[in-house]
Amino acid sequence: MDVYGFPAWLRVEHWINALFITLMVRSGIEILATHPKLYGRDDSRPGSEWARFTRKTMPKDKLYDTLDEEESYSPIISLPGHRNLGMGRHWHFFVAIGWVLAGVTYVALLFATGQWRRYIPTSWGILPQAWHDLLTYLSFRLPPHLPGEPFDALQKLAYALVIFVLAPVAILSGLAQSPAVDARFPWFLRLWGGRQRVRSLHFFVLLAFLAFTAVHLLMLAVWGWGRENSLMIFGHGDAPVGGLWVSLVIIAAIIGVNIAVTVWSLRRPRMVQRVLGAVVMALRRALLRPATSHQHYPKAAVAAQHRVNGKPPDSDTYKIMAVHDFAPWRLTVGGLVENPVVLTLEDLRALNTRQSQCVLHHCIQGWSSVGEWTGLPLRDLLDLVRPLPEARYICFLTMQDNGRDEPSAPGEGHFYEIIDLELAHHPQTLLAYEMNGEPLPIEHGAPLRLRLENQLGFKMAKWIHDIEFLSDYRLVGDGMGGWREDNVHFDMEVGI
Ligand SMILES: Nc1nc2c(c(=O)[nH]1)N[C@H]1C(S)=C(S)[C@@H](COP(=O)(O)O)O[C@H]1N2
Ligand SMILES: [Mo]
Repeated sequence: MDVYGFPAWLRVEHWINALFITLMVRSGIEILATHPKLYGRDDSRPGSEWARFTRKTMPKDKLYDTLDEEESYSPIISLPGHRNLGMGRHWHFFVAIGWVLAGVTYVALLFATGQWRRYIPTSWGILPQAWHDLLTYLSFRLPPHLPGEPFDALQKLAYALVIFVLAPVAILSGLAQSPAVDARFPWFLRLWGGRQRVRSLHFFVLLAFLAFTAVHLLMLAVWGWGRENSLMIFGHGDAPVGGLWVSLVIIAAIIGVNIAVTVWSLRRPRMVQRVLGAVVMALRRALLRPATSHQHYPKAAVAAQHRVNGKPPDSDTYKIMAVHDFAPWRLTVGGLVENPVVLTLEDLRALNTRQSQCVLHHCIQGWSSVGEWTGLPLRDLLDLVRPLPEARYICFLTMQDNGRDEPSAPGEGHFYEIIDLELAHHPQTLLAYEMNGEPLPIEHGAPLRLRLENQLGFKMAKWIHDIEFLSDYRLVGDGMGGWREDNVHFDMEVGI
């Protein structure tokens, strides 16, 4: 029996963690692919990126939107690859839940069993020792192990950093990208220097995990792959041959799981969306929905060039309305309401409540922007039309026909999005007809668009012409809760 013996729970956790990290890294890269640029400032101004992972260049003289900037990466590096942001997110958040639960259990057990002493140094003397170890490695020799421990000072320090610094930073920098968290606790986002800085930091976390894993594997090879794996598989170092073979089987299993979930996601995306979505959405609803937005960004923060997602309607009817400043436009509000109405833009402006909000916009792709939106709080429209007791959802139908207006993007039919009535009552849920003090520009949704400040941008339908109150969202389209949910497998509840 080896004095180094790792307890069984620690060994199991180690291998589960290895699997989870591969899935987190690959799904994270899928999310990055949808907007493969990193910024320092929250307006994500085109051209201001400090890093880009794409060769695409955007036209200067033509309206393009952020869908045109998406990249399609190979499944070898991203889960599932081939431009599947919706699927990447399902896996990233589903695995994140498992990873956090496993991580919390692991740390709790470390402290409960005294195993923490393996990883947390108890004397500053470790620093000069670790420096000395580094120099030893750099001269291609192996430093001594710490007395009675399975690793040297440098390794101990590296593990402590990964467990107690890198992992918490990964989780917190992920949370800081949630529109719900940032809308409710703007100070938390400021702590990280802003939405784009924390996104960049989250990317460095990815690099750090990759670097750690590479060095970790190299160290195993240098110190003796079989013996080291024997320690982590059997709890002792006495079976290097077994350690070698079983480690290869485990690695094959990890690769196998990665291949299986990739194929599953590419072949049966709707099923993955339903299965993983059920877990992730329930948790999001419970944890993030209570976060109500009360954002008041200073006017100075407003982006000079607010980014655009989605191409404006290209129909003659829309163009004629636009030429006439949307005087011919009508908003129909109906369905399960006591008082259905048809309103003109003038009617909307004449309704006595007018609200402005200067807020941070989070696109699901990862870019952000700041704008000031003015319009009618949705709850005031509710007061006017009086939803019937059986009304539970609101569907926003738009004039954008995606087959015609966004031919390069997947999916057909008119863009629509559905929210529940609870969200409609949030104080900053707004039907906006102005942006930055001007009538809403065409590319931002003229004449009317939705603003939901604790959700991701795709829920905020632009170019609205019809609002319907429903008992069940599954009656519309493919029944997933919106055009993006139906066509690109996004989740309906997107507080993160
Ligand atoms: N009709 C319609 N509304 C839409 C979209 C779209 O493609 N079509 N894109 C959504 C997405 S993904 C985002 S991020 C926001 C972007 O709003 P902006 O273009 O005003 O920045 O609009 C949302 N509303
Ligand atoms: Mo978006």
